[in-house]
Amino acid sequence: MAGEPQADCLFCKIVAGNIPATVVRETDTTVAFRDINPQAPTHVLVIPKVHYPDAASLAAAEPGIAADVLTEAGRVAVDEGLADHAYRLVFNTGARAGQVVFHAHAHVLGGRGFEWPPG
Ligand code: D5M
Repeated sequence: MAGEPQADCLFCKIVAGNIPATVVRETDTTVAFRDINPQAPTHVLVIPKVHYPDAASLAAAEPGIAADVLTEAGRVAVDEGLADHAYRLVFNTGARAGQVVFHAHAHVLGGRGFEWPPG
């Protein structure tokens, strides 16, 4: 069923507490934890607890939870001291765009400068 935990999903396992993660924030609908392979001094992932493969499918089915992910991303930026400076929110969508975990997630990256266009 849409949104239900998937047995083979890494981030569903983190939501369930079956794989350890360095959790920095948690709400009824979201979890934020440090990326295991950080690409910037701050690199936190914000995920919905429900399972959708990417941000667009989450937003289509559960717009309120998609908004929660964005709200939490902003709070992570404040908590990490990034909000007054610069940070980047990234939703890789699809393998060709670099998505490797097919459970919706926002990357919150900060603590260094960023180039545009991205690689
Ligand atoms: O990003 C998926 C991200 O997930 C990538 O930056 C590594 C991160 N990752 C993978 N496994 C873990 C665990 N166990 N803890 C924390 N972070 C993890 P994507 O946008 O799909 O490329």
